Amino acid sequence: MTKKIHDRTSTVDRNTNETEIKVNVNLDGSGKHSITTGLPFFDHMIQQLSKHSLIDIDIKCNGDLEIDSHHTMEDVGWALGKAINEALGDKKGIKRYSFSYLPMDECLTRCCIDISGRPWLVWNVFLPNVTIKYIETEIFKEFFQSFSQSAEITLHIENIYGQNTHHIIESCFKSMAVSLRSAIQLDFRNLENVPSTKGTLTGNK
Ligand SMILES: [Mn+2]
Repeated sequence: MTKKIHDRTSTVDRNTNETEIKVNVNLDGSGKHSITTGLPFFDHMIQQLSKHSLIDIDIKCNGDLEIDSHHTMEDVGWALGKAINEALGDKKGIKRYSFSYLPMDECLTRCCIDISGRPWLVWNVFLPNVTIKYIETEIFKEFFQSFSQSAEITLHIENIYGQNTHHIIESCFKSMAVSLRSAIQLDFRNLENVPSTKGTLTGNK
């Protein structure tokens, strides 16, 4: 049994001329979610992220979809990453590292995570279709880039093989979800310590 060190919830409000976003997260949740971004396929992906990470996620975004989906997806990535970073607090007691291989029918994706305080994305994913339901598929990289920056995590996502664009994208979200679930988990053997010989995981701050 793990005990909670502190309340691991957070709320982020972010308003710009391009997007208005409100995000609530609870790291010690059960995968409950309410996601409304105006992009149903993107909503479906964040729902997967919540379900398989067990992080409760509420997101309301009103973005400039009349331009395209870029700002909405990039800014939701940023706000969600920020909320998770804030909810992690001083990162005391977390497992920190994790990875998962996630199969989805014909495709296989690997995600490796280090909750390091040092933002980095390696995105080795080829998406065969240029668009998927109003979204240019290249924007998914921008989501993960933005998420890794504000969450301050080292995030490596690689699609090892696969053909179907929906499957490949979904496997990236699910793989990150499964890795995150484990990396944010509290380690009962190490509850009082930040898992770093440096003694901090808050990057350059
Ligand atoms: Mn699906």
